[in-house]
Amino acid sequence: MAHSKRKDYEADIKWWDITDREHYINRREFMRKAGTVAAGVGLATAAPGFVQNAFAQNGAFAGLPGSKYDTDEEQNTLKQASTYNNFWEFGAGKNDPARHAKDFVTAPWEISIGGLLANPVKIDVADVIKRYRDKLEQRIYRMRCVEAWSMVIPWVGFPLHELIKDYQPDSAAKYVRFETLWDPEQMRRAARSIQYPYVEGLRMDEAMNDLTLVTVGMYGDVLANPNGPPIKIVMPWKYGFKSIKSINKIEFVEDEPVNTWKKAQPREYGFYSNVNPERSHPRWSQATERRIGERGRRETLKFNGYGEWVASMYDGMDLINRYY
Ligand SMILES: Nc1nc2c(c(=O)[nH]1)N[C@H]1C(S)=C(S)[C@@H](COP(=O)(O)O)O[C@H]1N2
Ligand SMILES: [Mo]
Repeated sequence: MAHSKRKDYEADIKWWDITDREHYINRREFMRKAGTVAAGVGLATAAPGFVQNAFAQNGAFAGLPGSKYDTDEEQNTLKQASTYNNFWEFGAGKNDPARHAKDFVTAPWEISIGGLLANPVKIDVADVIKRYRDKLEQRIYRMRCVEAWSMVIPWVGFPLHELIKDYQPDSAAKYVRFETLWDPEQMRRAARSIQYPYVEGLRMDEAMNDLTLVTVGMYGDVLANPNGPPIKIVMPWKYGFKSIKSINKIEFVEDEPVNTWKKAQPREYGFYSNVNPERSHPRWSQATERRIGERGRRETLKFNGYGEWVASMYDGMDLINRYY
């Protein structure tokens, strides 16, 4: 797959160059109405069925370089990726996030980075993006949900290890723990069968793996509301539920975090949750999957096909009976 070159990326003023994202969007709207924005760079108009992210701007992250991890399998469409979702804070139905996250307010958005490190901080996502903009790339990853469906999605982000290197956790930190915003006011439709805030975690070597992506965009734009804006973590070799959305807390910790789905159903969902066709879910096989938009089923690949980069992290571990 050819790696696209950075083009015109530096030229345009983006929302993260301006302190207040909402103010920026309003300013664009104003300029659009005033007719001063050239054709093609105004706010996206909603096509039927297309989820209009309140903050969508055509190509916020267009023209980024690709990566050596990119799959050349056919990509799912933005419409598919933003109308068939699990984001239980907005309801348990696949179309619920598209319907109920329309007005999700994701700016300003502060993340706290703390736990076992010398200098805990609170930082707005706009400043995170500014800080790591030279590290941003597009990553076209397979995404395999534990429910045995999958998609191919072009994400935009930077490796988590860049951030970990900068914030220098203590050597006592063995895991990273993530939390999603929990705002009952905005999330009135939240499914009741799990606890909030949604929690996930990674062992430190998994967090440092180059595939682990701090994700701020998709399809060359910001994350659509159903996909967990303004910032999420994506690990393509793990079941989708590990890829926690709309993060507002990152903590370096000593003990293995208790992740939401393990807490809810420990027999069915574990901490590691690596894609593994050899370990059936107690209620269904994981040997095959349904690619959204395709007929028939595909074979599921161990580690979702990313084994060459991740398998060695689990040498000697029983991934079927113990560390699932
Ligand atoms: N906070 C939060 N994160 C979440 C979920 C959720 O319900 N809440 N669902 C998970 C599941 S089960 C999947 S498959 C992926 C889906 O990500 P996508 O909608 O961006 O494809 O998000 C994961 N992250
Ligand atoms: Mo999932």
